[in-house]
Amino acid sequence: MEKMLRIAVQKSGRLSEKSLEIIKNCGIKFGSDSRVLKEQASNFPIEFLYVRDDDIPTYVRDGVADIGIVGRNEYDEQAIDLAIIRDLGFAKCRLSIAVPNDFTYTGLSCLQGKRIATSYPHILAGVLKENKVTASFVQVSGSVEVTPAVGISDAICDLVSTGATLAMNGLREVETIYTSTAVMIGRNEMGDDQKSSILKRLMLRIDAVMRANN
Ligand code: PRT
Ligand code: ZN
Repeated sequence: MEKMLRIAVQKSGRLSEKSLEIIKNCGIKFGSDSRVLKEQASNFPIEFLYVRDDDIPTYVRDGVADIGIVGRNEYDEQAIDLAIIRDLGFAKCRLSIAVPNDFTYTGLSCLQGKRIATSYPHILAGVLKENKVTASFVQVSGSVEVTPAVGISDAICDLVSTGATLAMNGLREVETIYTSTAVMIGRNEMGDDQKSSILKRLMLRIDAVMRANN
């Protein structure tokens, strides 16, 4: 029996729809019920695992899944040694520093000694270190934009796409420190010839779909 390549995809969120769309456009048939967390395609040796995006890098590292689709931001934040197989180009966003409208911002150095709320402490720490700025981090896993208003941070570092969330919370974007798109990740060595060849076949199709979209 032919082996299956297992792909981890975000169950529900900003990456889900486009991740599945790319694979559907490859002519691969699947998708019965959104409550099913693991399913096989009917016409290609691939199996889907629907999980939270945060868990995808670890699952791929541990071999629970063979490949996965995540935001580059998530991949870099977790700093797990995996390979980026493709930049898929969607879910474009930026990681930015934002401050309350009445904060006089003169550059990264004015964040010295300040409290910055973020869900991306690893990426932010790298940028601050490069710029020789020391700040304290307030680590939150969501609703980062509310933290200055409730007095627990002086500035934030969060993902932005349209900027509407910042504006609605009285914040102003002052620095873009990182840009992200969805990427397909895998282990540096697949460690299985059959799975490697399925991945090759899948990537031929995905590349054709991406060429057709451009
Ligand atoms: O439940 P699960 O853990 O799977 O999902 P999640 O809530 O962690 O992630 P989700 O679905 O919100 O985002 C998944 C990925 O989409 C992120 O890791 C990014 O790579 C990408 N992405 C693209 C974004 C955005 N755009 C985005 N705008 N992720 C989050 N946002 C948030 C941002 O945090 C902020 O709160 O949207 C708000 C800002 O949006 P604008 O348009 O008002 O600027
Ligand atoms: Zn998440």
